[in-house]
Amino acid sequence: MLTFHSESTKLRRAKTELNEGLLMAPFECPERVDLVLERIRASGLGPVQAPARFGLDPVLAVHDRDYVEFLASCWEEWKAAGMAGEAIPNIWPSRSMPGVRIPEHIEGRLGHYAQTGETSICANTFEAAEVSKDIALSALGHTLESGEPSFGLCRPPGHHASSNQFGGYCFFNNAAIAAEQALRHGHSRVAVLDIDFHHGNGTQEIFYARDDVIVVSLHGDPLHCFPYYLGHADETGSGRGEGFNVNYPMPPGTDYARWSAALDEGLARIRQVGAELLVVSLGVDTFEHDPISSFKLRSDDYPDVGRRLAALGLPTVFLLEGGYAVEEIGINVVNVLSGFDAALARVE
Ligand code: Q9C
Ligand code: ZN
Repeated sequence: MLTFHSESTKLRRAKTELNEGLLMAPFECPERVDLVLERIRASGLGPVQAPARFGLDPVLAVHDRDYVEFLASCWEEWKAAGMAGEAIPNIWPSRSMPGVRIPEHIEGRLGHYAQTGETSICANTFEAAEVSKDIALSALGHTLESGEPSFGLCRPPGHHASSNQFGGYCFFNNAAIAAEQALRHGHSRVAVLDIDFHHGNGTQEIFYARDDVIVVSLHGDPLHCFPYYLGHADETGSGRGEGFNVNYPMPPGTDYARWSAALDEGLARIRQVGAELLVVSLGVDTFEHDPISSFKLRSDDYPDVGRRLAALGLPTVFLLEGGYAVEEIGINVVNVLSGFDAALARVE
């Protein structure tokens, strides 16, 4: 499988994440990319290629222009306002009396465009997000041209980013950008399958009222797990999108037997609606030793995930989402990808 990677994803190097009441070193760190890349090279998964550049038009196809402009200037504005640390939101609009005007001061604007408080904006966050979506679009381009699978080693991740808010370590929604681009390339229906531990709330929001992108997400039950407010099974889409958003919330402690049964159901639904291309939001924070998650998948389970995905028989683009701070992130990611490749080889 061809991998797309750029050292520029490591341009974002935040110092702080607000977690458990402390400002700590971020879980979503540049070293994640090195660990995955090392394993790709060591395992002989396939060649690694640099991404092409696509500009902001594909981003503006899923994100609001004012949100993108905010991300582009946030860090400079924050510094210009004399702030000492990284840009961390600390105020949100009231639910009962929502204001209608976007503030001018960067502190107010930051709250407006943030959905969560753990993710600091620092130098080069925008640049890294740009490269991350370029990696996603390059992977998509390769798969569209060749029919062959590809892997985008995206960082920062994307699936929590909605049309107009960042959060959960995500700024541009790489999977949504790729799915939208596949439609513009001529596909009539695309599937986004999100197997990160956390619910893909941003992806859900972006496509919620649409039937040209089916979004299927397996994740920790939002009653107990981040991002808490979305991801319930009764969120099934709206209007013509009814039935095209499928959530499988599962309790903390979920093991591979239960998880893979949900996966099979999700894959059956994707098959049933006639999707022509599969975008996989590939988080491996479902791993039993992930430091911020609570599923119990083991390294040996991941090749079977790849096999099950390959059985769909669709052109497939894998994009990295979560998976944290453990040596096994590389092993687990490559296990999914090589399991997929091995299953394809058997069919051919
Ligand atoms: N106590 C992704 O995996 N904090 N984002 C969770 C748990 C935020 C995860 C705190 C987790 C964001 C892409
Ligand atoms: Zn996650």
